Amino acid sequence: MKGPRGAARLGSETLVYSAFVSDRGATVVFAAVIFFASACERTELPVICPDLEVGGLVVTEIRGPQTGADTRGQWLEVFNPTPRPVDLRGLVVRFRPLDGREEERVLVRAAPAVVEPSGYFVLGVDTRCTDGDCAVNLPPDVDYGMGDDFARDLFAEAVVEVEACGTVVDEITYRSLPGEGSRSLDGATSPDAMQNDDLDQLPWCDDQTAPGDGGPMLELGIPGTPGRANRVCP
Ligand SMILES: [Ca+2]
Ligand SMILES: [Ca+2]
Repeated sequence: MKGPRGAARLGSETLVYSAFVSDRGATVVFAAVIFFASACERTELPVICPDLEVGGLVVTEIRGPQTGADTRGQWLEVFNPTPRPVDLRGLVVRFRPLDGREEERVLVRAAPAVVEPSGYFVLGVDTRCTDGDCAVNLPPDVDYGMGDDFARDLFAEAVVEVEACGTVVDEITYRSLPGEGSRSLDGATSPDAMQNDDLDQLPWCDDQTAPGDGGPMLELGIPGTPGRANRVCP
């Protein structure tokens, strides 16, 4: 004779039981206790990444290795064209060299890394390693040093993809960078991820404007416009 069955949750354990009355009138209960040890329970970690659509960030400027004395460093500037602040934690930037070498993948991990509406954010090379020896130096104009993932000079030619939660929000290609100053999206136009794909074409130009007069010169090199609107191309 079959009796009641069921399961009961007892804290971190579950009791599964089956009861019936035997031919001899005794109630027989089969029970098994299944343990759900807390160590085996996994909590889903929230995935942190910027919720952006295609075009939700725009690469606006890039400054590569310089030929002369330089303390301003190498960096990539992105612009936020949306009407809201964007937390860049979880953003992925892929540098894919055109010569077939393996890509470098940068994950923005640190907080705060917020770029305001119509604001700019600068990711830069702060670490260089040669034969296991690494030198770390965050350039003065850089908001986020990429050294956890990227410890070398920027590639001479590359595709750069900016990826948010798996969506490529902007992509650019460059085949050379100026040895003085930066490659800069024309400041006369609104930054647009659909209009900036090829750095060899307009509306890109080199920004080789000398640093302004006034005050002591604390840094060496042609600065470009890191963290602010670009100059109008000649
Ligand atoms: Ca683009
Ligand atoms: Ca700029």
